[in-house]
Amino acid sequence: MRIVVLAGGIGGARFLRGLKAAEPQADITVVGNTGDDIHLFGLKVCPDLDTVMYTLGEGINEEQGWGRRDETWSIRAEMAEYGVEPTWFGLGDRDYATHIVRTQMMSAGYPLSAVTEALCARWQPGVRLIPMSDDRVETHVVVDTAELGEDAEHPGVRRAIHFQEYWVKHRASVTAHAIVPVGIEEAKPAPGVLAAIAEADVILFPPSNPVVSIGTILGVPGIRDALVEASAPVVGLSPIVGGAPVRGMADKVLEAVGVETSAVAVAKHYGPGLLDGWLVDATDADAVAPVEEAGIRCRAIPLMMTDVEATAAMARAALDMAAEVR
Ligand code: GDP
Ligand code: FO1
Ligand code: CA
Repeated sequence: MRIVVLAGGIGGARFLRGLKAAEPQADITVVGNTGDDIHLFGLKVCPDLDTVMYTLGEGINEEQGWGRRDETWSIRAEMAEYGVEPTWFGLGDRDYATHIVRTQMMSAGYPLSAVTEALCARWQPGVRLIPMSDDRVETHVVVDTAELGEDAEHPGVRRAIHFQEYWVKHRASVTAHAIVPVGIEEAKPAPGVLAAIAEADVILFPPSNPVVSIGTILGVPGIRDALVEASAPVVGLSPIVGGAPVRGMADKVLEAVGVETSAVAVAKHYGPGLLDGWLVDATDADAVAPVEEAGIRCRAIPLMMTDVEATAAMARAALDMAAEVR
């Protein structure tokens, strides 16, 4: 079975661990979000690709959900001694090696997709991990400068900050007026993305952030159309449980795009043209009827990825639903 999964970071990676356990023989292609990418200290950092690669390669820091296990922080401390900014983004020593190899290969002319494949040769994630695009796309967030503590004498002035500055430095505590994936209009799907979608038997949206993970991937010209035209059913799992994200601040970016933080609203936001099936948490059983009325098959099952077995059960339910709607 050929399965394509569009993935962000932690939600996508944890779901993939369950999917691999549920279907060990499946041929899984992961289209990874690169809108979170950031250039720091001359290095290209790809948080979501690395989270998937480290999680499936047994190298992740499990408690944190991102970065390397058994990490040390000497470089960070030395950079701080030099007074180099930013200090709010934590790159560990082991993690630095990944960014150095990536940046070196890209400087030598390799596209990100080829570099990702090379990095995965070490980690053996057991899936084919492809970035959504080889072209640079970096999500920015439009905020009020007054809320950043800047320009207090000019109320109403806005500027765009990098998504990581919004998410990690400010913890999404400043109002997001717009989410702007800079560079997306000119971005092309990476080699293999459209073919994988066209040839898939099943396409899954894991419980990843609907705006800055899945939403960004869908924004790459050609990807949404390929999903709509694919013969495979598209089934998603809600990252919103009981009207709130299970982890993180997805409610803040949903609000920025005018979507209510609920399992029903997220399904409708993707739309029946795209989604054939949608799984909501058992506690959100009242979401089933409105989602089905919108033309999307829906079921309520436990959606908490507490361990691999619970996550594998979610993956099986998604594949069962795909078989029903096909
Ligand atoms: P990120 O890039 O690291 O933010 O990760 P993703 O975009 O892949 O996933 C983030 C989303 O995963 C958040 O909106 C969470 O609500 C969701 N999430 C995390 N853990 C769980 C879980 O156990 N169950 C469900 N249903 N969603 C989860
Ligand atoms: N998240 C944090 O909350 N703080 C950090 O210092 C941080 C560093 C970091 C370094 C490498 C990496 O791959 C991920 C990192 N993350 C960090 C996670 C991450 O950037 C965000 O959670 C996601 O991009 C949002 O999806
Ligand atoms: Ca992310």
